[in-house]
Amino acid sequence: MKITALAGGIGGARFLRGLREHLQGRGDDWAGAEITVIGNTADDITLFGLRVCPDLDTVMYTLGGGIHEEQGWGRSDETFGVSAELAAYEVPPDWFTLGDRDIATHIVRTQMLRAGWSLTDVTAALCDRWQPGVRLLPMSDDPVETHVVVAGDDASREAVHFQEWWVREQARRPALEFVFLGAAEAKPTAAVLDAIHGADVVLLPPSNPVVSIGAILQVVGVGDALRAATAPIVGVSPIIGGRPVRGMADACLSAIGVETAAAAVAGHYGARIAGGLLDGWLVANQDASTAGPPGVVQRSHPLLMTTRGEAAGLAGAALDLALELRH
Ligand code: FO1
Repeated sequence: MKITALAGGIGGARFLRGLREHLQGRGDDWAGAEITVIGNTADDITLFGLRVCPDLDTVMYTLGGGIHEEQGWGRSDETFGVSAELAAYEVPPDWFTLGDRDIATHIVRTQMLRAGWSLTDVTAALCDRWQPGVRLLPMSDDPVETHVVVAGDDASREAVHFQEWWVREQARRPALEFVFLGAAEAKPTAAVLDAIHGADVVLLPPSNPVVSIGAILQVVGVGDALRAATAPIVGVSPIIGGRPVRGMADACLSAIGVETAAAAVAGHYGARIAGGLLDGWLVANQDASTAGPPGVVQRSHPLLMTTRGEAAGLAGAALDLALELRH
């Protein structure tokens, strides 16, 4: 059996680790299901000449056992010698911390890219070491970068790289618009399209619906492939009781005019029968009374993933809903 999931950063990675652990505990033939992850690469940034892929690395490290668990990004047992030396040379930026171990990943990735390897093949090579137990695919081998349009000082508009807005500014200046540079020219890889076409189940974890899942959907062809998929598509709300579980999904949703509410996010993804993506939608118990778009089967389940057991339980509930919806 094949499960395909679109994933962004921390929430997506924890959900996927939960899904892998849930499958190990199942007694049916889903226990051996293969998981393919289509990872967001629009957060990627080049720093000090190195290509950094935050969302791919968060999935790889989280499922491979190398993640800094509390942070949800970067490596465990990190040291920051290189970063300190760069600061001593006053070489910017100092607002995006790269640990020494993490830098090794970016060096390997950058030199392989420079040698002509595709990001898909580089990611597979890095995963050879980490053995995440899923197939991790970048959404495209072509560059896509999310830039955020904010209000400048004199009421002008200014675009900054997503990481600068997210990390350096902590979204202090409200996002007026998200621009996915390169998305119109980027192609989903054949592996991505096969993973969607061949899936028995497709899951949308509780990643940021605008800059993570949303960025993947910006790659021309991915949305159409999902809408045409024979697999049921089940999403998990990243919003509980009007607030994002983590991160700044609210700051992103307001920029695209979507209310920070589980039902509104479901409406944003749209119901499959109305040309959207969702067949099923998991919401938190406190949102059980709010209805998503007609045609989407909604179930409520605790959405917090503070423990690995909770993440496995949530992933199991999402899979069970998908199995209920399989024709
Ligand atoms: N997030 C921060 O808030 N501060 C950082 O200094 C930072 C560094 C960093 C380095 C590598 C990496 O893979 C991720 C990093 N992140 C950092 C997180 C990153 O901004 C987010 O995980 C994603 O881009 C959002 O999904």
